[in-house]
Amino acid sequence: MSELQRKWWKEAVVYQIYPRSFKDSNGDGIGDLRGIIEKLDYIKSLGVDVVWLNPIFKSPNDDNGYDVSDYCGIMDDFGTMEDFDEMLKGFHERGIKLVLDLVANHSSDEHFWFQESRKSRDNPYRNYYHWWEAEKGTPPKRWSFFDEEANAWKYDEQTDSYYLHIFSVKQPDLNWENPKLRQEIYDAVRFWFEKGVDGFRMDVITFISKDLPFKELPEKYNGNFVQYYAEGPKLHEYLQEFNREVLSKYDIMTVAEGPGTNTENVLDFVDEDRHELNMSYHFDISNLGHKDLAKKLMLPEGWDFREFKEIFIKWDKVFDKKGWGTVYLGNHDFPRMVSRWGNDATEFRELSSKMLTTFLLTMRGTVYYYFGDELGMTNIRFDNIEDYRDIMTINLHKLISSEGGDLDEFMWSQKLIARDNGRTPFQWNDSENAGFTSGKPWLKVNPNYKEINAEAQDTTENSPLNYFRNLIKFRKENLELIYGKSEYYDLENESVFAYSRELNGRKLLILVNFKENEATVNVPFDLEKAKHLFGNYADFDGTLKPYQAVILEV
Ligand code: TEU
Ligand code: CA
Repeated sequence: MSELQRKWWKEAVVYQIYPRSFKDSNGDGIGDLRGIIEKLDYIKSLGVDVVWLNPIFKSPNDDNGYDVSDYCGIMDDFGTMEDFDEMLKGFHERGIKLVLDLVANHSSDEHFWFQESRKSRDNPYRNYYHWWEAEKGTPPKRWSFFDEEANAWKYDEQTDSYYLHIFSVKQPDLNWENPKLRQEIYDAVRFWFEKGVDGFRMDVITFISKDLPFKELPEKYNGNFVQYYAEGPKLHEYLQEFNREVLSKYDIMTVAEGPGTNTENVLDFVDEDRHELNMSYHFDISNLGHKDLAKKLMLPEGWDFREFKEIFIKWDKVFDKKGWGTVYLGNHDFPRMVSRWGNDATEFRELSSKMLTTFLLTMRGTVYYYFGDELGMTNIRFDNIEDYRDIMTINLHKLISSEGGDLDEFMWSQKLIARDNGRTPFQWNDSENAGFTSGKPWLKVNPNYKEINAEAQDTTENSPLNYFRNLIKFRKENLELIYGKSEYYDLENESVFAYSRELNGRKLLILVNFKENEATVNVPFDLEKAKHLFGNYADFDGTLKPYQAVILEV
C-alpha cells in the first residue's frame, strides 16, 4: 500500500444507530440501550465494523440528545451506566467498535454550567458560555438554525445580557476560549475512552471557535452564516490541543461533522501531519436540490445527477495523497437514502436501494451507513405538522408562518427532506409497531413495515438486507474497494456513475445506473470480456437495466 497507511478506521463500515428509534425494551415508546443489547446479534450479522450512536448522554431532549446536560451520565430514557457497560462489552465481544457522539459546540441550558453561568455576571461559570451585556446595545445579527425567529441571541433577564445559541434557545454555545471549559470537555472524553469507547463523531465541531468580540458579519459572508461559523480564528489551535492532550493517547477514530468544510480547507482538519482529526464529512451532497437552504425549501425540478457526480469526484480527489475521506447518503439529519437518491416506488425500491448500497460500498473513503437503509426503509412523508417531533421542522414552520410565507411549499419540501423521515422506528417485523415497541412509539412507525421489515428480509435470499451483508463481505475480500486508486469515466453520462478502483495491478470497474431508464456507458474497457463479480441483477449484458449496479473485473 504505497503512500497510504492501512488503518482499521479506513477499512471500516460504520453503522449509525439513532438509539431513540432502534429498539424499545421497556414499552415506553422510546428506543434504549437494552434494546440495542437485544439486537447485538443482528448488528453483528450485518458484518459492520463500527457502530456510531447518536448522543446517549443526559439530556432534556429539546433536540433529541444534542442538548447535553451531563456529559458523563446516561440519558434517563436510554437506561443506566450499567446498561452502557454491558452494551459496550457486548459490542467488543463481537469484534465491533463503538463510537459515541460528542456535542461540544453547545450544551443544554439545563446543564449545571449554564444554570450557574446565568446566575450572575461574576459567577465562576460565567465564561463557560458567550454573553453579550445589554448595555452594549443589541448584539450583531447572528443566525440560528432552530430559533423560532432565526435569532441566535437570547436575552436573559437575570443578568441583563444575551447569550449565544446557534441552535435552539435550549442549546447555548460553549465558550472554548476558556481553558477551563476545554479541560472539562477533555475530561469527559477521557472518561469514555478509559471505559474503552473507540472514538467520537464530533457534532458541529467546525463551529467551536467564535469571532470574538462578535463583529458585524463581514460582507462576503452575507447569507452564508454556516461558512462564517466554520472559520473561527482559533478552531485549529483548539483541535490541535485536543489531539495533543487527549485524542493522540488512544487508538481511536475521530470524525468531524463538518458543516462549512470544503475541498480547499478540509485537509486542514484531516491531513495526518497536522494532528487534528481522522475524518470529516461535508454537506455538499445533502445540500443538492435546495431552493432555500436556511428554510429547507426544495426545487420542484429535483437534484442534478451530474452535479452529484462532480461533487463526489471532487471530494475524492482531495484525499489522493493525504488525509482520508468519508462517504454517506443519509443520516439522522436527512431523509431516507432510497427516497432521496433512489426511487421508493414499489417496483424500484429494492433495486434502487441495492444500487445505492453498491455505490456507497465501492467509493473510496470510510462508509457511514445509516440504520434502516439496509432494509430500504423510506420517507414517511407526514401530511400534518402535528406528526413531526423534530424541533427543526416545528420551529421553521413557526418562522415561515409568522413571516406569512408559503406553508404548503414548506410542508411539501419537508416530505422530501425532513429529518423525521429518517428517524421513524426501525422496522423489525410485521407485528404491531413493527416490533419496535409494545407501547406508543415516540414518532409514528412507517405504515409500510408490513412489507419492509428485517425479519422478512432476513430469510429472503436476494433482499436488500442480504445484499448489504454480502457486499460487506465482498468489500473485505477485495481491498481494491478500500485502498484502490480511483478513476472516473464518462462524466457527461446522465444516468451512470462509472469508476474503477485499482490496487496492485488488479482493476475493478463499477457501473451504477441511478435512473429508471436503461443506459449504456462509454468506458475504455471491453465490457464483453469483463467478469461480472457482483451486482443487483443476475447478470450484465453491456446495457444497464433500471437502477442496475455492477462490479466487474477488467
Ligand atoms: O447538525 C448540525 C447541522 O449542521 C444541522 O443542523 C444540519 O444543517 C441540518 O440538520 C440539516 O438538515 C448537528 C446534528 O447532527 C443535529 O442532529 C443537531 O440537531 C445539531 O448538530 C445541533 O446539535
Ligand atoms: Ca424504552
